[in-house]
Amino acid sequence: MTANTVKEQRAAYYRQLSTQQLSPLWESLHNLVPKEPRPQAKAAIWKYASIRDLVMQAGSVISAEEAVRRVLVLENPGLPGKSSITPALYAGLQLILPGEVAPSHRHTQSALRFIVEGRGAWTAVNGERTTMHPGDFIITPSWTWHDHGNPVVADGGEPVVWLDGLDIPVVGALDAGFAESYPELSQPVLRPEGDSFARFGHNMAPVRHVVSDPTSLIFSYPYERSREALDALYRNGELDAWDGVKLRYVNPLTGGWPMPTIATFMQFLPAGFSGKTYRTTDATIFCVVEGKGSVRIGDAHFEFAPHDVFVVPSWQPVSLNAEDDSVLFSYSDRPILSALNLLREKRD
Ligand code: 1HN
Repeated sequence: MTANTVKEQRAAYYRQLSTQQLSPLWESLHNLVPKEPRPQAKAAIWKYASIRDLVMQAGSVISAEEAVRRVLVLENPGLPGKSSITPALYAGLQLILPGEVAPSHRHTQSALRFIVEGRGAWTAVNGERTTMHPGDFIITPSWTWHDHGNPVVADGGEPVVWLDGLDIPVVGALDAGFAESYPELSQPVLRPEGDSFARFGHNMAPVRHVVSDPTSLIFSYPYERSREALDALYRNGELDAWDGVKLRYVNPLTGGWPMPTIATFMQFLPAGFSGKTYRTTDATIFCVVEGKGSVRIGDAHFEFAPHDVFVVPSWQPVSLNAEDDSVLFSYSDRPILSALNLLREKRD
């Protein structure tokens, strides 16, 4: 038989298979079981200086209330149409103007907010509001009522922008999405601001508290605290050749990740830092808080500046360089990979 006859015979056979919802594994085996990760997601950067105008323009295109959430999705160029920045995670920039509210709702997707710019807005979770400050890491746990607001103040107030990180693609892949709207625009305030931080944010907990929640009960991790810790450790001489000074956020009651599906980190890179190359299977989204530098991700090389967001897909060699003292926030799907025994790291 000639090569062409074989091809035709197989093609005819495959057509028959497809009528019975069958497919030949031998045609896809190599793709299904790669020797190492071959991410479709690409390394990419969103330069805040280039997109800030578009974020602000969204404010005149639609109100926060009409939009429900006025967000520009950061879509990975390797995952077009998927509203995903990595196969597991979503990222978006949300804008709320003085005088606006984003209506209360809840869903099974877990969310984090990393505050980019502006002051004065609040977010509410389960009856408690917290004021957002640049650099704060805030959690909206799965299935909790949440709404946001930016009150009008005497001087007019400021537009507030934050980075939303959600596990939308994971919840979608598992067909586990539920959502509902709260009957009112905003949920009632049941506790004063700072209540949960007083209970859980000081290495203490209410005496009879029983740990049952999968998500940290500190829902705002203030930048001030994280920055101070990084600074103290750097002054004390701590510097990892790959990461600089890097801390992970924890659920203080368990020592584990603050969220069941998303890991969060903050790191300090001193001016002149030239990080060694590493790779890891948790695809990671970075948001620059302070400083300037550059990152090499596989063949890509990006300069970064404050508020830029960049993404490192799974298993891509990455190295970080700092021109100025720099602070980077990051989040990844590490808890999922860890739980499934799929987390691998390699440091060159
Ligand atoms: C959501 O609820 C928020 O609460 C932000 O601010 C982004 C993206 C998809 C689905 C729900 C928010 C979201 C979202």
